[in-house]
Amino acid sequence: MTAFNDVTDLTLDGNVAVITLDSPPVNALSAIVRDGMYAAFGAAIADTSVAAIVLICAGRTFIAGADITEFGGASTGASLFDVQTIIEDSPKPVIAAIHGTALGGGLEVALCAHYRIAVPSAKCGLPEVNLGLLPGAGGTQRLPRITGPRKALELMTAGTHVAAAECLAMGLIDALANETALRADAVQYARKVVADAAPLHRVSDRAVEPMTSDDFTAFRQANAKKFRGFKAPEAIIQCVEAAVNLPFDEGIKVERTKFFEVVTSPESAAQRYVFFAERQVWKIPSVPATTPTRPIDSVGIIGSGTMGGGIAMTIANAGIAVTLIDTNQEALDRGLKTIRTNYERSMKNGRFTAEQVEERVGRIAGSLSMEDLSDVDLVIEAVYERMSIKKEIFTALDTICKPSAILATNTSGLNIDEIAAVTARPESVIGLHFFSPANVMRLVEVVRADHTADDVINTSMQLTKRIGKIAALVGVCPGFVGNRMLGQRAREAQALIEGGAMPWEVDQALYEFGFAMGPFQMIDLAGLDIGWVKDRSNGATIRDRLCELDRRGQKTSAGYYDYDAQRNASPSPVTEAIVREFASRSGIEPRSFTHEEIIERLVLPMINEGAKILAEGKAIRASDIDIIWINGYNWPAYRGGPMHYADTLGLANVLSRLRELEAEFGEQWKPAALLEQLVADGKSFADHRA
Ligand code: 3H9
Repeated sequence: MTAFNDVTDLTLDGNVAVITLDSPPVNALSAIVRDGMYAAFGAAIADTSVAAIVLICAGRTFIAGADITEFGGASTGASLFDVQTIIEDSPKPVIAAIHGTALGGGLEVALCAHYRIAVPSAKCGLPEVNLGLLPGAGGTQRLPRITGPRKALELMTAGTHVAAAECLAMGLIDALANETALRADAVQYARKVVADAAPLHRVSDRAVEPMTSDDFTAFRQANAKKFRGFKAPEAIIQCVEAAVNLPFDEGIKVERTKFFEVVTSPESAAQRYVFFAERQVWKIPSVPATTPTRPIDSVGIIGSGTMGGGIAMTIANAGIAVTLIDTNQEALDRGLKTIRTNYERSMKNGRFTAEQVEERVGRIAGSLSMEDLSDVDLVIEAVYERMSIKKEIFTALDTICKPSAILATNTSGLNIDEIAAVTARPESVIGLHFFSPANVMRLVEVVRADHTADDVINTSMQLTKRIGKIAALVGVCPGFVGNRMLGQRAREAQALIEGGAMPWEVDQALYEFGFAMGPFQMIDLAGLDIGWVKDRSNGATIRDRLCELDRRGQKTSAGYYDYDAQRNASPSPVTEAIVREFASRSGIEPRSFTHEEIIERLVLPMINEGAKILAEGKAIRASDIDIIWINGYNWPAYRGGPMHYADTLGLANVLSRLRELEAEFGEQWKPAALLEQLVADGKSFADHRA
């Protein structure tokens, strides 16, 4: 065996050289890996006893891509292009042997090999788009030469991980290996290539199927909504256009230019930040991963409404048995029927087969008796937000459930300590705050109460991962993290319209910022009358006035907006007149508001509240807050979340604007002490550690 450095070695298996990379955790293409590969391929090519070369990885995966941590730094060592060239130009056949995932730069290296073999469990993909990047090591030019440009566009703009069998069908790999014998099968494959004197296939030499400019336009149009605001998808499309229209070497030049554009963009910086934030969020300094967990094989859910039903589906999807409780048969039947309808809709969309639907529905048993929860491992209470009812339920659960059961509430903001206090086991009580619709939204705020035990926290975090969601651990405070910050935004949105801004101006500004909808569109959807009491309404707010006119949102075809029969919204002259009246009463001259002004008024108070949340220890780190906003409230990933956004604005700028707004509008704008401190120390939210 020859070791070229700490992560690369070469062994001879007869006349086949096997180059092994071993750079945990995911064999990313860091400088040392590139250097090792370059040296090892050079040696194998020079060694006259070698007839073929196998590239394989140790550990859990084949190369999972470029080393993301190296972007933005000075480049050292052999370049990725040097490595790819030495492989593709090798006079001896090179076989890439793939297990785990061959992703991004990893697949792009494999595409320079002359043959690819993979175990059945392997997956291949060019997921750079998720990092705001494009496949920048020839992927945009080579993939269309294998799959055709249309399929390549789909795969690269979605960042799909493709299973080995499908890779084989589309020609991305040449053979499947035995799951447990990749090395031996790859060596045998190499020997056969030599014995057959099989050609040295170079993907770059292949022709690309044609695709017309009309087809490209149609692809752009079909995906316009999905791509909105992101830079990378359009850059990928332009690279594929180059692949179709230009020779390979020219296409590569286009790819390099476009890669440089995206890798230096703030959008990609934000998306790479999110990649690491998504991995950080699971790490709880006071609850290490080694903390024990309680087994969860059965879950009881109380409340079969929208929330309870959505949670039941999510849990059943993960193969866990659910007992769904409601107080009357009619409500329960309705809840179970909605679950079935939702599953059948997914079946029509091709997400599940009929068999999978039956399997899932079969895992959810309805019951009218909480006594049926005596043996479940976890109960999630999802009834409406009234403390007295929650206390009643938890008092009952405390006597019904087995001692090891975890008792969770899905409250979106009530005091969980108060709920836990009615039980004799507050250490087993926790908040699992799902977001609506729970079977779709990825976020769960895991809410740690004063006495919640570490094993209960760890079990809840692991369960969240198991059901395919992302969890952020937060502390008890009104609204927890997400809704507490949303409250600040909602307050300022109201203040803006009371100051003469039109609701549609506010919504449009947020839409252009990257949200799917603005606060007034949201209220129209949910209903203006949530929390509005007719008898007590005295026209004190714009909302009161609209409700008094029976403008209660989409359901009455009128709210802040007017709606036609198809529920298309248009600005309402009635709302406009009320907004103007409120403004003139306060002596405010009519004027239009810039989008920048609106965004500042809505986002700065969220950032300020986020700083208070951090200082109070209600979130572990700023990036956890960003995860909450991206996954629970559709904050655009390419802006990295409110706290990252604040860092990009510069905290000193945020602070000085808050001070100015405080002088203009008063106390509610007072900058958080943590913000003052970070600015004084020259630090950012990303630097902050509790
Ligand atoms: C690219 O290739 C650009 C090229 O086209 C052009 C270049 C010129 N770099 O996810 P996990 C870390 S862009 C550095 O928890 P899993 C990760 O942070 C890249 N670090 O494991 C974590 O660290 P920690 C295109 C990386 O088993 C640890 O590895 N490739 C990288 O659930 C374990 O990760 C991609 O976008 C990396 N590339 O999933 C693939 N990848 O333990 C990105 C991971 O300290 N990676 N780490 O928290 C993934 O999708 C998943 O990590 C993978 C494993 C599926 C591989």
